[in-house]
Amino acid sequence: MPSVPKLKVLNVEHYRNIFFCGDIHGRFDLLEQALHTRQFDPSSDLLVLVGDLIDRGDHCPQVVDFVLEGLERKYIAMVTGNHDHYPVGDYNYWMQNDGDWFDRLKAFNRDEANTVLTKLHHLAAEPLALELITSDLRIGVVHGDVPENCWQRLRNLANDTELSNQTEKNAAGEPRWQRCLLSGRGILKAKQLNDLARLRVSNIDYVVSGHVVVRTPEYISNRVYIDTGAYYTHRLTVISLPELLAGFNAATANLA
Ligand SMILES: [Mn+2]
Repeated sequence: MPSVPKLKVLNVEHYRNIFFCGDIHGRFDLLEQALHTRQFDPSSDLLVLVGDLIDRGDHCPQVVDFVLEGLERKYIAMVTGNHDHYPVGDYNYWMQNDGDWFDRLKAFNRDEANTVLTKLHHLAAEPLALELITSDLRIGVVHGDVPENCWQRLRNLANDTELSNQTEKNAAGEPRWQRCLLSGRGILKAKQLNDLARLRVSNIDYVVSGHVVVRTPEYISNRVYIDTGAYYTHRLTVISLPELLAGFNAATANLA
């Protein structure tokens, strides 16, 4: 397997609007609706996905096609979530974890399923982390957690080719050191310990994540969680950068 960059640094200054989108999980209907409501313009805007594009929802192939085209035409940037790696992991594990839509597709049309699988392999090779550079901020994006809550630690890991190329994987298709990025639920542990300050990530201004379902975007320290459980709540969060920054400011004001 070719070596894949785990962290992608992207200058986003030239986009008119930047939107962040929570876990889609096959809900292409909600994605279309949200982009229409937000008047998303592919010729000038960027949509940033926090991962988990597939599984659970009924429209996974449409999501995959839309995202691949957006990546190609540079109006989408994404990080992978745990579900985006299942297609390159153990097949039974995937089927037991909401991949059954793929089994049904395979039974219905094997050729079509193989085409979709090839596309899913492309998506699984997208980065685990994004570092977006605006005129005055650096914003990190990961599906789960940041290793040791330190963005520099993540940079070091991502640049360690020996580590990056390790092929040892668990059943979910996740190389070991990537687990926390894909499946970390630090927010839950911090809540349990009543120690939310421990979520602050150093060496980066803000971090946007999915994976943990929240009722509305939840701002904690310099992190925000935007997965509002679209699959069953029917609410997919698509939030603009100015709205996110306003959310951080409001959260800070509440603490004071
Ligand atoms: Mn997830």
